[in-house]
Amino acid sequence: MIADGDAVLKALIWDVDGTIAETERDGHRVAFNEAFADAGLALRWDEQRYGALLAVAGGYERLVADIETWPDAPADADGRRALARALHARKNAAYVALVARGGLQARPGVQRVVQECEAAGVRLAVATTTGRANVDALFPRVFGNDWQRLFGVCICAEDAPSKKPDPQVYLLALQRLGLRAHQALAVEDSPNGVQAARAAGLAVLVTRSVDFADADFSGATAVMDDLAAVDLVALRRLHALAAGRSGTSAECS
Ligand code: XBP
Ligand code: MG
Repeated sequence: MIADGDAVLKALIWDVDGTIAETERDGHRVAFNEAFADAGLALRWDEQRYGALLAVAGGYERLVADIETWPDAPADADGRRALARALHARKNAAYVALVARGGLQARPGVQRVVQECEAAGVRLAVATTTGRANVDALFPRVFGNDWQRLFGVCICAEDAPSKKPDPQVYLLALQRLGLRAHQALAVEDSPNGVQAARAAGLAVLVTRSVDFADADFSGATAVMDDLAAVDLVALRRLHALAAGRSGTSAECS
């Protein structure tokens, strides 16, 4: 039983890829293609193909799954994993370089909502499937050099190797925050992310990214195009709404 005062919104837990910026289509996908070119491979992932591949969370895991289908892939599993590791490392280097040259911008409303939370004492955390180096590259560009003070908890792939839809990353974020699930709200863009957050007991606000524009987000507390029209009052209302029910979703625009 949740006591009234206990259900106050204490933290916002942010997904990264697709939620903070369109990092999948405009960042990781582009960087994967650079890695393929650098390695002398003819393969390129177009937006449609990459969108389909996002069903597999984790860039390395995504590569392993796709390599299985390559006609000229190494015959043995060890060889395929080694190839995936090498390409993934190249991709991450290309991603960091792309971010450093200003290739990605925050999605509408993200920076303002973060500032509002900071001003109101609503804590901020990160729960992402991507690696720490990618967050270390993106966050100073989006939130400034002070970002680690703003986001007191930052859980990445290295901390939570069981990737979304596994709830590990969200459970760890809650543990580090010292909060229970009903005291926080997750912000997500993918079905795997929503499943992970829900399995951790969290209410979820979805901001649809380009890759999941038509996805089924049943289970989310609310589904929006972006955060342009969202303020802290609206977030608190959504959180309170979720505390009063479970499992239903509202479509907003
Ligand atoms: C989305 C992912 C990540 C990125 C690529 O993470 O599934 O794997 O696509 O990053 P999020 P890596 O939870 O932030 O939406 O190559 O580092 O895995
Ligand atoms: Mg995401």
